[in-house]
Amino acid sequence: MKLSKDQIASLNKDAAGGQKSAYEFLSEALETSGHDVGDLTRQIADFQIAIPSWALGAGGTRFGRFSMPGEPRNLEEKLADVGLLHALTGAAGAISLHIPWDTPEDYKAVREQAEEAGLVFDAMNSNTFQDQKGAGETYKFGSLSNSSEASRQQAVEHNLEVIRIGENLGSKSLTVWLADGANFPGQRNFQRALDRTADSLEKIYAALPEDWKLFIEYKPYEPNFYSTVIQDWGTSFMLANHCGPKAYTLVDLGHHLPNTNIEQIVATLMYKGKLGGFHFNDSKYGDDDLTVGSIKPYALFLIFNELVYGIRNNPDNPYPAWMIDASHNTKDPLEDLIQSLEAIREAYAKALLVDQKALESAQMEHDVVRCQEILQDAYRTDVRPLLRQARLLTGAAIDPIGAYRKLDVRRHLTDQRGRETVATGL
Ligand code: PSV
Ligand code: MN
Ligand code: MN
Repeated sequence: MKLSKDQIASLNKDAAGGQKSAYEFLSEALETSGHDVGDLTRQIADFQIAIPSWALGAGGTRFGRFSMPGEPRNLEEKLADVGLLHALTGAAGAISLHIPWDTPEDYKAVREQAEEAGLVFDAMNSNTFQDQKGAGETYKFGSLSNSSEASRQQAVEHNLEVIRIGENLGSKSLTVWLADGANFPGQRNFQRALDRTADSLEKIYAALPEDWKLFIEYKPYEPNFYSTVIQDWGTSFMLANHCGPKAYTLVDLGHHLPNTNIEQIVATLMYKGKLGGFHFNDSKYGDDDLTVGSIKPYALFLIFNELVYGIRNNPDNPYPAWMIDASHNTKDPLEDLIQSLEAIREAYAKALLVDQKALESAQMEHDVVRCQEILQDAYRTDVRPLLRQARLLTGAAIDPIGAYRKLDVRRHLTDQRGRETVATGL
């Protein structure tokens, strides 16, 4: 199923009147306080977020999985779903693939399909956290950190294969996330496991094409519950430095222990030019992978405030690769992703409103109250008219979920693909 610009434009007509007056009202207030609203709207419209191929089917927990009628059954259908999301929101102009779940059969066809939908291939993700059918070695006790040289070798080769696949698609980065760790004290030697990991990453880094980046993701626990080999940003940062200038840390919002100050981690990494990638989701307890902005929207805004500051002030830090890393077993995944895209752009737009100059002088004067007022003034602004305007500008839907439902997209997908589908992936 594809959505045409005309279908969306005709739905937009109904909402255009309300949007026009809301946008004008907000614009006037923002212009009065010195903002260039046209520029703000364009920056929001330009903000693109990659959709991970594994988020398009209903996710599961280790206790069960409830499939969603009309789930994508293969890579072509996943691309089609991201195309729908992009047509509706104008915010999802990229897809991030997990290999081997999404290994293409026909590269040319896949590239053409993506191009037609306005999508690029963002970071490639390797998978050494599951044993694949017919694999000679097991990852039961680790991959890049395994004490078995044969397992390590297999994991390194898999990553090299993922780079090759990515090159054929025009991707420019590889994300490595390791499930490696231990469930029990004494199970493994921390120092040796880290040393082996550094050595394996070095081999992958050596095979990286000149214009590629390596993103090293960290996570404190799960699936291992006592220790994880790359447990935190410090370990990832150390390994990235060990590898070289094309290696960076990747921050996944769900990969922190409760109450961690993630915005400060972002600031520290950007200060050192080492924040390469970002996975958005939200959480109450751990790596819950809930819809972005559904639990802690103010924390997300504070994180974006540091991201915006870093993008402006840390020229050594590359523009980060943005991706949603969330999955659900209760919502329609496409509706859920629309909600996440909206929450990300909303936090970004609010961060763009922060009066950085005023904040700096309030900080210099130790005016703590004023500092808080400046941040919260931006946070409390209802920026949704700007987001809608950004969509209108790019031919996307003023109200993406409303359009999705009015156009009965899920029913069409179900008619095409059937009720009992199982998306490949998690
Ligand atoms: C691991 O929890 C993670 O965040 C990594 O990014 C994986 O690639 C993804 O989730 C899917 O398992
Ligand atoms: Mn992640
Ligand atoms: Mn995760």
